[in-house]
Amino acid sequence: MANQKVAFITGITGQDGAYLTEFLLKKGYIVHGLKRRSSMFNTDRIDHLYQDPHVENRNLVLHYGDLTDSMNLTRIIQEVQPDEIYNLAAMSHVKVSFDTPEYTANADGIGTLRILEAVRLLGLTEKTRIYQASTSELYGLVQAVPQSETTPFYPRSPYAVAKMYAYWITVNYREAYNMHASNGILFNHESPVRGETFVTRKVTRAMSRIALSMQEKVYMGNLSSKRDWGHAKDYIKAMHLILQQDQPDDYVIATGITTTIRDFIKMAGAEAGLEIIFKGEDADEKGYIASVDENIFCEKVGEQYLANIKEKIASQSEIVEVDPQYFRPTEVDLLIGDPTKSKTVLGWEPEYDLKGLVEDMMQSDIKLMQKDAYLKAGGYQTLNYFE
Ligand code: NDP
Ligand code: GDR
Repeated sequence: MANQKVAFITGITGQDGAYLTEFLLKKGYIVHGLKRRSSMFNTDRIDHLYQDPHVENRNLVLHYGDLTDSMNLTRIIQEVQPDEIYNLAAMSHVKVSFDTPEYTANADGIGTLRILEAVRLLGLTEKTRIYQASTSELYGLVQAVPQSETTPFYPRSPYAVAKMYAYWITVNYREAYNMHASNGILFNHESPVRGETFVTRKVTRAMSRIALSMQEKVYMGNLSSKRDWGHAKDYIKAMHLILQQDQPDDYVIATGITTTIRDFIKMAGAEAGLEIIFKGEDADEKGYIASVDENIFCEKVGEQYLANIKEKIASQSEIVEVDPQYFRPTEVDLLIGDPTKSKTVLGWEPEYDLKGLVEDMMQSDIKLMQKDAYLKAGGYQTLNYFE
């Protein structure tokens, strides 16, 4: 089709990149993605969309590259001539950014500049619209709630500071060069393909494994912080809507509801029929399983594991424990977004609420862990090259 739109997605192998790619392909786009060279395959999340490179007229094309490599980015953008760029690539883990601050600044901050500058130097400012993956982490230390497009920023991590540079350089290129460059200030969004070290997925994996007796307990960081969680499937639609507007602008994407980590753990447990009670509100807080709803547990997890859980309940086993190694040097205590602008201007409406999100994640993780347990029971452990 001659009038097919062309999108270039950095971070295509990540959570949002995968959902966005699927969404844009369904809309008839040709999608080009930036993937990093890795010593093992890193395309799990988009393998179902893969097209054989020997087939002509592919709709999905992957390019090796990195946000830290200007020439590589410039060459790809020149080749692809995209109508829309979604800059989703980033070192996106807040805690890890304290360990890798310089790299995070380079990839997340200067990486954004490299893309904007490539578009400008290639004379694509009229043609190419740019979406920058900005974040609620910009709000950091609470100045006011709910946080909206006009709430002052106070970043609290090397990640957030790098993203603050990216936010403002996007605004600056829009104003200086009249570019269609916009920020989506997205609050936390999760899904069954969320990275395993972010808190929600860590919890849904752990609850599934504990229910299936594959794991005894889970060690967590700060249980009191509050997050405004939505579903990635809803949030990538907002990214697309932002680039369909006549005028570039910045938008908060959020649900407007905030929840503690502690309550998220309780909700995830409940999806497996487990009631989790916390013993205290302090740093060495421990959570134990208080009871089991046998109907839910058997339906979702499987009858054969029920006796094990009952034994744990009888001994009041602790299944959650706080380990300070997961604390951050500076924490973001409270995030709650005001999505009024995105709802009124973009007409964005999320389909999932937090309960729907937790259900989706738990269903998927229970299934994954059941598969693992089944393989283990059959003597097929995880593939080990050195055995
Ligand atoms: P992920 O961590 O799941 O994905 C990050 C992607 O960036 C991966 O494809 C990763 O590649 C790629 N990447 C990392 N470093 C580089 C680099 N130097 N060069 C090229 N690619 C790189 O993040 P999400 O999908 O959750 O988030 C997408 C974007 O949105 C990120 O920028 C994140 O900071 C931001 N954001 C996320 C929110 C959320 O709640 N999910 C909220 C607000 C903003 P690889 O697969 O090889 O690691
Ligand atoms: P966040 O997400 O830092 O908000 O950044 P994360 O899920 O890592 O942490 C959320 C909150 O949970 C607390 N927490 C733990 N976090 C992790 N990862 N592991 C734990 O064991 C744990 N225990 C408690 C954290 O301290 C924090 O308060 C995410 C990323 O996707 C960013 O890229 C994005 O910009 C923001 O969301 C919006």
